Amino acid sequence: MKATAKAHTNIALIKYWGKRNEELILPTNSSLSVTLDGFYTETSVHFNEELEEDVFKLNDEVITGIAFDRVTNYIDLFRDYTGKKNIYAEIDSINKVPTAAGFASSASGFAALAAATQKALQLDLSDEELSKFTRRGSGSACRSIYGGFVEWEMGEKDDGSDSFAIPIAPQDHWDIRVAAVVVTAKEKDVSSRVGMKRTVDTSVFYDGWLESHSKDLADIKEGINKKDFEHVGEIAEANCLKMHATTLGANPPFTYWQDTTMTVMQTVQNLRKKGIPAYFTIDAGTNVKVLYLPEDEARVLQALKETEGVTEVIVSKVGQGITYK
Ligand code: 2P0
Repeated sequence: MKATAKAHTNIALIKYWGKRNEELILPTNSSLSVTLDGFYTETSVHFNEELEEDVFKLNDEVITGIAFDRVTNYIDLFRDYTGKKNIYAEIDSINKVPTAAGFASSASGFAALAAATQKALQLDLSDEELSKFTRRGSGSACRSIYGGFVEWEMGEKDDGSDSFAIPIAPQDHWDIRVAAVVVTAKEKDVSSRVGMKRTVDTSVFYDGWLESHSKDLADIKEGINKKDFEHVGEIAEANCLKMHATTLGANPPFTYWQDTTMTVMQTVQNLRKKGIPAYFTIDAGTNVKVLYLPEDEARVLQALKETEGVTEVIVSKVGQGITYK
């Protein structure tokens, strides 16, 4: 009863920003992401009848406390599902998502954990079922089941049975690049989970976010299908700005941006003024992700690296979905 799975992280072009059910992790809107080849988590799960509780190792270090609780509570979902209540596992995770790059390692982390767990238990889940299980660990993780371009359909049902990710276009559909721009930053003080909830509960701009969402999603899918980079970039950038605007309308208001975040945004806008199609998106953090085409790589990277406050630029191509060893 042992299996190993690898999952890549993803970056949302149309953001998930709000839950309608906290426990089941059901979103208030659908979202769309690109899976990235540069960043992944590889996890082995070994169910062993001699264990009396789960053991979780991350990068060869035994993890306790809240991070352990989140993993063991997550595996309880599988124990409940199979009725095997008293079987525990050793979980070994290697995380190749640099924390400094500002990608949520929870996306690749829970996707790899869900995949390895179901395989170790020989559940033979469909991708749809696996995506639903993965969603329960972390919302954005349900998109990391697939490579390429992926939509998480929010669904409407209260039990979450219609809320899962579907593939929009495969990894080899379109060779675009994503640069993760690492900036010098202070520790963030509002986690994405807390920020999301505060925004849903209090932001005076939240209705506007929800109203414009389905058009953004429909338009970007058309753009991806036609490989219209400028159209896709414009929608992604505007969608990101709308998400961040909701945080300013929350009570108490907050923002994830710091000064260098905005400097990098200006670098990207200046690239466009010079005729280079580059677009930014930002998650619940200070770092900026920049979308561009392979032929513009040298000029984009040079401009980003020359931007004051930028410490590192990490490039990723479009990545693949879950794989098993
Ligand atoms: C996204 N983010 O679509 C959005 C954009 C951050 C900004 O998904 O509470 O770690 O575990 O479901 O998935 C980050 O939130 O939140 C996120 P939970 P998650 O990628």
